[in-house]
Amino acid sequence: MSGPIVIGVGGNLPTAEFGPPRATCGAALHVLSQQPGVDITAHAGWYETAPVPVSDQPWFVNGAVALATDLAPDALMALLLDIETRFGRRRSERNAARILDLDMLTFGDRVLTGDLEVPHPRLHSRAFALLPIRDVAPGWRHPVLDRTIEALCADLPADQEIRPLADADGYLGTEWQAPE
Ligand code: PH2
Ligand code: MG
Ligand code: MG
Repeated sequence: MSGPIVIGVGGNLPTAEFGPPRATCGAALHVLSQQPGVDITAHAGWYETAPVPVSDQPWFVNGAVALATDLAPDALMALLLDIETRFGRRRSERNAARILDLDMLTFGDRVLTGDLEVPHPRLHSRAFALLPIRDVAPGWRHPVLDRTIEALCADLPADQEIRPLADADGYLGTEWQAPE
C-alpha cells in the first residue's frame, strides 16, 4: 500500500497513573507499539495545542505515529478504542476534555466513508492533526482533497494556537521508553 497509516494521539486531562497528558500519550503509543501486527515506523514531535473549538478547557498535547500493520482499518480502530478504554477514557459529549484520544487520521490511500471515516473528516482544518502528519509523512497527499500536506498546512487559519513541546531535557519527539 502506498501512503502512510497515521494515528493521531492527544489528551488534555492528567491521569493518576501517568500524570500529565504527554506521559499518558507516550505510554499509550508504547502499548500500541507492542500489539501483534503493529509496527510503528515514525514518531511526530509533540505539540501543545489550544482546544478546537476554542474553550476554557486545558490545552492539549498532540502527536502522531506512522505505522505498518496487517490489520484491516476496522480492526485497527477497535484496537485504538480498546487502548483508550484501558487507559481509563470515559466517553461523554463531543469535544469533551479527555485523558486520551487515538484517532485514525489516514489509512494509506484508502478512502472510507462509513462509520469509520478515513481520512479523518476534520483533519484538513486542524493544525493539531496536520503538523504531526507533516512530521511523519511529509510527502502525504490528501486522497480526497488531492492536496499536499504542505498546502493544507499553509492554508490553516492563523488563529489555531500550536507550539512544539520540549521536555525539560529538550525532548522533541523521540520514543517513550517503558520503565525498567
Ligand atoms: N480533539 C478534539 C477536539 N478538539 N483540540 C485540540 N487542540 N486537540 C485535540 O486533539 C482535539 C481538540 C476531538 O477529538
Ligand atoms: Mg480526536
Ligand atoms: Mg477520537
